Amino acid sequence: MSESATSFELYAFWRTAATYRVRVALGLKGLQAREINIDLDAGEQRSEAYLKLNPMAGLPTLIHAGHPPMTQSLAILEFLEELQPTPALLPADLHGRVRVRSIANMLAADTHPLITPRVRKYLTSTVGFDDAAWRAWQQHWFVTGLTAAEKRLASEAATGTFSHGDQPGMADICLASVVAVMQVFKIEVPNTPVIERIVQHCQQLPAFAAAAPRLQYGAPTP
Ligand SMILES: N[C@@H](CCC(=O)N[C@@H](CS)C(=O)NCC(=O)O)C(=O)O
Repeated sequence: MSESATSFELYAFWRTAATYRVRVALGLKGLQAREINIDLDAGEQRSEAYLKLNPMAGLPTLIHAGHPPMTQSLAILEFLEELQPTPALLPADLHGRVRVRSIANMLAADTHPLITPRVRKYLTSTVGFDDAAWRAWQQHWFVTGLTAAEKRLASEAATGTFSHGDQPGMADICLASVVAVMQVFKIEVPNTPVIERIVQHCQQLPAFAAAAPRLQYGAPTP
């Protein structure tokens, strides 16, 4: 195994969508990471030690061979793509790449961050949301993001077995990450048949299957 394949440390928690994205990308590229658990339920992301790695108090953080910590899942996916270009997470053509990055951002930048623990903490402790209001908030933003992604995937010619053609890539990783976290939080997935089909294809691939939240360290036993 090459040096690059053995020298990753991933700060992770079992159910996080952003960590899922990095786990899948590492898996697709045949790379492995030693995981360090940061318990979001215990607030460990706000510990002084972790804030030195990731001042946004978010997971994941990835450290490669002693280099400075890397944060932001999409930036990490781009890093892994450059480190090890095959199998590619982005298409070969410029216009294909912007399409995939755009769909990925709809989910990872415009949808998922709205339901993170820090947002929940603020809405419940400062704004006064109760559990029902929080669930309605989660449902609203997930449905908004997935419905918009479905419209694109159903209407754009570049959609194939996966979001872009017939190879899994960055957009699929982001789609599957959002669906995975909705399942964890038991949030009903809206009627989005193209997304459902794509995510089913993803889940048949070992890298996606191995990243399933329920299989990770710290996941509750059923
Ligand atoms: N945009 C960031 C999001 C990071 C993020 O918010 N991660 C969540 C878990 S999926 C987290 O650790 N949240 C901690 C908190 O909100 O307190 C990324 O894609 O890496």
